This record gives sequence, C-alpha cells and structure tokens, in this order.
Amino acid sequence: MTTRLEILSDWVAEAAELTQPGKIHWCTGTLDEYRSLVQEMLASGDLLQLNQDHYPDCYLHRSDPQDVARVEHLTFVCSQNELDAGPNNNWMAPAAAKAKMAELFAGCMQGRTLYVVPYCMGPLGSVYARYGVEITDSPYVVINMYLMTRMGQGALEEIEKKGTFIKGLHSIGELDPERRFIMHFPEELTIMSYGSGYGGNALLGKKCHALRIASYQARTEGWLAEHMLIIGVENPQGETHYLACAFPSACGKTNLAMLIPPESYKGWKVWTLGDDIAWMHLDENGQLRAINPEAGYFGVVPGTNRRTNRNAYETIHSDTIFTNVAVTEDNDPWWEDKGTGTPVTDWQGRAYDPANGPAAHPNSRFTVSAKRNPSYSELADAPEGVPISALVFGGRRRELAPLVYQAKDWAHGVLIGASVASETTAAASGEVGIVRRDPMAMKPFCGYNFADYWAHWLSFDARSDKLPKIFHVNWFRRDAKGQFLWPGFGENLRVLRWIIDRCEERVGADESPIGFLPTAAAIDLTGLDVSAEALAQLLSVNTEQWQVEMDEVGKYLDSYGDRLPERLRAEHAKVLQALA
Ligand code: SAT
Ligand code: MN
Repeated sequence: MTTRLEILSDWVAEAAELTQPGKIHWCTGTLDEYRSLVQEMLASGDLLQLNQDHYPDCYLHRSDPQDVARVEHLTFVCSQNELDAGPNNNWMAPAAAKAKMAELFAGCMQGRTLYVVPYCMGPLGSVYARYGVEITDSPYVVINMYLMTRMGQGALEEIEKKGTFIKGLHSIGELDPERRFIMHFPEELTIMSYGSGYGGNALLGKKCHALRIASYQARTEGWLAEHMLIIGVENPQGETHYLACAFPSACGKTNLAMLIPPESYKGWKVWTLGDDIAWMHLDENGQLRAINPEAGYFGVVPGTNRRTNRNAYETIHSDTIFTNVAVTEDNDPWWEDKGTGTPVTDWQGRAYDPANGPAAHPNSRFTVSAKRNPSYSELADAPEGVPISALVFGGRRRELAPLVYQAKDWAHGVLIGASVASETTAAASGEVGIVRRDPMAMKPFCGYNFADYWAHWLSFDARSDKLPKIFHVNWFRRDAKGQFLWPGFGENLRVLRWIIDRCEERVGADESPIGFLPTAAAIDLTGLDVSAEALAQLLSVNTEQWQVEMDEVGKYLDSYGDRLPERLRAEHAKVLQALA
C-alpha cells in the first residue's frame, strides 16, 4: 500500500531519506496486521505473553526503566513567536528545533522498519474528526495506536479526500534521556518526537495531536480541545445528562469515567464516552457538544480492582497491552492494590524485592479498546457527539477545596478552571505530591499561551446563552489526621447527582464568596459511612485559607503579563472582594 496523496508520499519519502529505515510498512489497521505485529514483538522480546487462560490476548511490554512517563521538561512548543507559546510552555525557535531534530533523526532507523500510521481522531467521517499520520519505528507504538485511535485504511482514505493531516515523526532513537525531545510546531501542524517510546511522548495522536496541536487549531476555529473525560449519567427515569470533567493526569479520570453506581442508587447508570480528552463544539443552536477523539484507554493500572473500578478491572482481562506491570507465578499481570495474587517479577523483570520499591511501576498502564468496557456508550461513535450539561474541574487537594461548588456564571467558571491546582503524580517525571497550578488540567497540554487560551474560553458566553454550568470538585480532601474525608469512586455519583440537579434547577444552594455550595441536606448520604460533621468539613470554606489561595492565584495570573484578559483579572478581583 502507498498513497495517491502526493504531500503524504513526499513526506514519507523525505522521512525515509532522513532516517534510513531498512523497510517501510504502511499500516492498514486490520486485526491480522495487529496480530502479526504482536507475533513479531513476541519473537523479538518487545512483548511478553501473559497467562492466556486467565488473560487471553494480553501482553506485557517493559519499557526502558528510564522511559516511564511523559517528560514535560523535554516537551516544547515551537511557535514562530515565543510569546505565542507563553510562560506555560517550553519554547524553542522552529528553525533551531528542526535543526536539532534533523541531527537526531539522521540515520536513526537503520535496520528498523518505518511504519506509516494513518489515524483518525474522532468518529471516522464526523465533521468534528481530525486526521494525522504518525511515522514511527516502534511496533509498540503501532499496536497502541491500533487500540487508541481509528487507524489504517479508513483514515487514509479520509486523509486523501481532505488533502491535509497532522504530521507526526517519531523514533525511539537510543531511548537516551539525554537525547530525547518532544517538539510541536502548531503553525505547521507538525510534531517531532525522539528518544522515548512511552505513552504521551510516543503515541502522537494522544496528547501531542489531540491536545497540544488541537488546542491551537481549536482556538483559531472556535472550539475547545480539552483534557476531559466524558460521561453520560442516566437516572432511573431514563434521562441522561452528559458531563465533561477535567482532572490532571492520574487523578482518577478513568475511574470517574467508568463509575459504577453505589448499591443504594438502583436504576442509575453511568455511560463512558471518553476517559481523557474531549473536543467540544457549539452546534447551530448554541449547544456545546463533545466527541472523544480517542477509541481506547491508556489508563493507570495500580489501584485498579473490583472495588475501585470494576469496569476497568473486567475490561483489562483480555485484549490488553500492559506496560510496566509486575507478574505473578502464574504469569498473570500484577499491580499494587490489585487485591489478588502475589508478584514474583517486578516491572523491570527482576525477582520482586520490596526493597526495590513497588512491583508495578506507579505509572504502569493498560492499553485497551474502549469497546471492551462494559459501560461503553454507543454514542462514543456518534458523529455529532453528545450535548454537554456541565463542565467539571478538579484537582488533588488535601485541604482548601470543598467537595463540590458551582461557578456563579461562565466567566467565574473560567476563573475557577484557570485556578485549578493539584498535587503532582507519577504520570509525569519529577517530584510527586507537590501542589502546582494546573489550569483546566491543561498545564502540560495547552499548545499556546494560557492567557490567549483563557481569552478563548471567555469568548464563548458571547456566542451562546445555553452554555453548560461550570463546577469544581475535590475527591481528595483530608482531615487533620490525614484521612480522606470522602470515600470517592462509585460514591462520587452522589456529587454528580447534585451537579445535574443544579443544571436542571431542581435544588437550591448556599452562596459563598467562591461559588454556590450544596446545602447540608443536598448531598445524599443514604447508605454511606460519612458523618454529618465530615460532610460539613468537606463543604467548608475557610476564608483565611482562601484569601491566601486567591493571592497565589492572582500572582500566578499576573505572571501572564499584558496578555492576561482584563475580564479574568476582574473576575479574580470580584472573588477577592467577596472574601474580604
Ligand atoms: O502518558 S500519557 O500522556 O499518555 C498519560 C497521561 O499522562 O495522562
Ligand atoms: Mn491524561
């Protein structure tokens, strides 16, 4: 196979000229192709077979121990003008970045196969779908892209019709952290990634395309590309509301996306549309509609068990690629808090010894098709997407942020999103557990200046009077002894229910300086071991702490200088005043 689209064949020829592969393989995206790649990788040791009786068609990949997470300090946005990348991104001049990458890529695929991976983000043929082609020398990337995107012949045909696509050039190189860069050229719709084979560094359809490049395109075209899960919450009356929720990496998006209602919630059902990324457009009636550009999940494994996420637990019992988990004597995959089995071999393939740390890497992942999820919504394939009732922001905060509160209006909601902060997790390399600002959970993913991004968000209320309501949640608040105050997981539905009731104007709320809070009786605690005092604490707003927080937010916003929208500054001033 090749292509009749000249810009594509020229680009592939150019990449081959630069990287000197032994072979070129155009991916068709068939199951046969997937299977034969798996066989090749089993033969080369890139994949290990797991217990096929317990875990049919499940495989383990061990990444290089130095290549286990996204590398934000090596990720660059290379716009012509440094200010367009903003203080939220690392920047390099495009010419300098290209020269650096050309040097790295020169001859790097000798003796390897160059795979051409045409892919579609979003339902094939949807007006909201976007297309890309990833060139890679990693068969692991190819099989992950097969599960994570609509990849192959169908995507190629659409690309040939359209004549445009995002270009992503990737090589694992030497997997040397000193020779590793993830470069984005938003103005040229181009990505270049070298030296990593892991997740968001290497599966270019995901964070690089569907967030960094897409956010840039979304701004010029009037839509939103966000780090949000999408769910449908169906009540016993059969009404379904769709929510899009933003949380930083490894803060429970996949768990919330696959939520199983608690015992006492008979007749309720949560449908999964997406677990990581939402593309949202205003339709002709001013309704915000969302699609999930992805077709699979690249989820955090540790902590996944029957109680925390039964849907994920079941989903990953077949047709799954595990990355960096441990294995048991039976050759089953194993991870911390799996709730069953004992590890004998750790994620690096060593005999398990607790002195070496956890058996599975804290950022170990599963890759699996979304269709395997028992709560998969068929509407994930609907070309027109789903109407969004509420947008929810959240972070991991041990204090300060209440369980849930609602923005007073759209502009206030944009301020709440811009103020998101969260404790860092193992999803990115660097220190874990320190609070950092992560506006809209997009800090690592916004492909342009956050100041312009907030202005773009703010522009929506002039375009529609039917925008979703905006909320903030915090599942991670702790008491003085360090214990979590809220049980989380399935019980989070109680909070979503309040959110939906607010959207439908079915319940009142207490107004506070930071937004609307549930009244004490409004969060249903039936069948739940949470005391009224704990709930009061969960919903409390400590004015002094909030003044400090808002001062911090003010300083943070000021660091964006002149580009910061006046309107956001004014929203911030309003909250400070209300707190005084
Ligand atoms: O490594 S990924 O970026 O794909 C996952 C994540 O950090 O959310
Ligand atoms: Mn993510």
